Amino acid sequence: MQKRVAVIGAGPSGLAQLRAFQSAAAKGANIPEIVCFEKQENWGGLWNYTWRTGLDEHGEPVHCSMYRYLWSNGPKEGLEFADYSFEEHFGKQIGSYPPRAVLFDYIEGRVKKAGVRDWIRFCTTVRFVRHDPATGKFTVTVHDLKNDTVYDEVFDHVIVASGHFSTPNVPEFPGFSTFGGRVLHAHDFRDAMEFKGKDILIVGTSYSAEDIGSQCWKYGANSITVAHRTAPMGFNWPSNWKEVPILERVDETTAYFKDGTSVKVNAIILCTGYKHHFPFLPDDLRLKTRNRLAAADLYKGVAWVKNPALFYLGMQDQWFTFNMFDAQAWWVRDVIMGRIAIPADEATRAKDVADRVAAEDAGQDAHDAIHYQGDYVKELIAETDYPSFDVDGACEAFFAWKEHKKKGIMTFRDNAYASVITGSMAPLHHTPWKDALEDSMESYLRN
Ligand code: FAD
Ligand code: NA7
Repeated sequence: MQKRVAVIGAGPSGLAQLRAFQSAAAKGANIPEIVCFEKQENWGGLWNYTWRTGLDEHGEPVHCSMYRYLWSNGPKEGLEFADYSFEEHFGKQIGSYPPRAVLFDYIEGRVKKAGVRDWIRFCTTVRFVRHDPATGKFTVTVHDLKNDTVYDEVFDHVIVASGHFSTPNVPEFPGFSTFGGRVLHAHDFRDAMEFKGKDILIVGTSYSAEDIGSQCWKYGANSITVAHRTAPMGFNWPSNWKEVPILERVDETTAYFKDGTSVKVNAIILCTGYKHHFPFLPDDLRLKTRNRLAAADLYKGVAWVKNPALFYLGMQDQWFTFNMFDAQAWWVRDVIMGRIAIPADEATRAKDVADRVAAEDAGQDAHDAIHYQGDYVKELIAETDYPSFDVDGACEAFFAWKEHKKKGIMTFRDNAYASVITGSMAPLHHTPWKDALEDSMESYLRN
């Protein structure tokens, strides 16, 4: 009997899984039957942009957390697929910080070439997964949104690739219900033009805070104030940008901070992160973890310690993205195909997780964290036939990126790096990021 494998989600992680199996089939291997369930109408995950917020046309929570003018927040040289370079896709080398639409096109290019679209059931939400210890099988309950029918199918393995930057973490501060302007989470931020001429308060100090603030600045916000809970970001900000301690309360017009200062604002954007949220999983299968590099309860970062027939992809906090998802997907494929063995006893699997947590905790700074995740990628690809690539070179691109951010937070995207896959240098983009208001794919590729 051919094994059946369910993949939940057709974002970069789920697509990596499809490509991993297809590449084995292309080399003559007998692969399991793969069924990928994707609740959206198209693939690409977070990169599949929509103007919608809240609920979608079927009443499902909108998955997209990306915004209209998003450009890659790290160098593309850190995420390039080892089996499908940017040059192969675009027919030439391109700039190092592509806008969203360019990266979507790249993600899509590889899976179009692989011919795996037929493996995906679009507009199909996974509602529940049950494991039967007697048979060892999983029953997956899904909702076909277009036909409005619910049905069950049985699988030998389930791979959860549903992402973890979609369900917002939304704290409340006193006075929010009487504040006179808009309060929104980063998940619902779409078009920076909405905040042109406005005074904005941002809560949070991580990627979303930095990038959404920068977008608002680029598209003409009057001022940006960023409130921190732990520490300020400390970049050399433009003159109309300031960092303040944590927000204590707001009234109809004004935000008040812990140091006694206050500022009048028109809108408050909560850039307070996301939750790992799996409403379709029962307690015995559901991952509960903080957003960290060594995610809880996952052997080798992917196999569910308590039941290693279940896998999770991309659940770590991310320096590496697409190439790390590939490393995970190839490794999971090889476990399912019997090429790699997982330790039979749970204690050994749990020790692997504890060791990973300790190794992450021993790191001192971002530099160590980048090496830590790079070493993880190396560890996985060494065990499969994923094309090996210069992971240390990708780490170097991240270190250079960090330095460029320190030098100029509004100019770091004006730099270029060498591909670790083809060795060729990216061209400098024709327009500085801050002046490139028009960021369509056509415009970006004119280099
Ligand atoms: P996702 O992209 O989230 O895809 C998950 C998929 O699962 C979605 O298609 C969703 O519809 C589907 N799904 C969810 N639940 C169900 C269900 N119950 N049933 C069926 N389908 C379901 N990374 C970078 O490398 N560079 C960047 O510049 C960058 N910028 C980012 C900016 C923002 C604002 C955010 C939020 C993230 C950014 N990332 C960036 C990181 C991002 O996490 C990864 O690039 C990537 O999208 C993760 O892929 P994924 O497949 O794991 O998850
Ligand atoms: P992150 O990286 O998880 O960061 C969340 C931020 O929100 C972080 O600065 C937190 O502060 C802050 N936070 C969380 N809860 C609160 C409360 N209650 N009050 C104040 N501040 C809070 O999420 P991002 O959205 O920035 O990034 C996620 C991904 O999107 C990332 O991979 C990018 O590629 C894009 P802390 O430092 O913990 O005090």
